[in-house]
Amino acid sequence: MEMNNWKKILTPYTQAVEELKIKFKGMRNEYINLDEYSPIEFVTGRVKKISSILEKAKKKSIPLDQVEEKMEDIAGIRIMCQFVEDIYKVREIIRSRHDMYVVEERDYINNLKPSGYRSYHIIIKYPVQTAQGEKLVFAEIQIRTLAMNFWATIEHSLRYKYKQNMPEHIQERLNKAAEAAHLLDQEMAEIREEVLKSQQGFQAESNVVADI
Ligand code: 0O2
Repeated sequence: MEMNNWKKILTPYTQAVEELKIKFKGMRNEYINLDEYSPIEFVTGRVKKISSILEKAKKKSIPLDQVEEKMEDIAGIRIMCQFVEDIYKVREIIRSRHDMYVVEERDYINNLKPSGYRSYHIIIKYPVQTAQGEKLVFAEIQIRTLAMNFWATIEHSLRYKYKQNMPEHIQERLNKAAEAAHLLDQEMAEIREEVLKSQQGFQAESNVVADI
């Protein structure tokens, strides 16, 4: 396919990524401005590189003239959360919106990948207003904790280095590291729970004092 054709195909995906980043960052700002806790810590996004599109199309036997209908992650948004619980809050927010349509969900938190990868993926259809009219494009939203992101970012770059030939002992250590990240998430959730409980206790006590 010619470079100009790729540019034409990828333009609405770039638009979708920019709009979605603004929307999710805006949501975080809303919480912060109200002095409330935000389930969104930070947001990133990218349009898949042409070389990655070609590689994936080959791997999944997708004809190049069908990538728009068949490849769901050309537009990718990543939402990072402090706690696992926040991931499900963000999922509910996405499900309830009217400006994007959920078409599939992949729960790699409860069904982790053999690599040790954990994240919650939501595939949406997102309407982009182009000069030629509305175009519905696929986008993949990956929602993960900071610990999941820490692991996935490093594992992704190592995997890229080794291509298909990740040595088994490295894979084993990465699996152990994924477990450590999972334990960290569990520990943080328990700490949060305890802090919330003691805050509620403190609140109840000060109410009693106020009543006296
Ligand atoms: P990029 O452009 O480098 O981000 P599959 O063939 O199963 O990997 P599928 O079924 O098309 O992919 O989609 P899925 O399962 O939703 O996941 C695709 C994306 O999830 C990947 O994009 C990664 O961003 C992330 N991901 C999935 N598995 C792993 C993993 O084991 N480790 C890490 N670090 N990330 C993973 P790509 O393909 O890497 O594209």
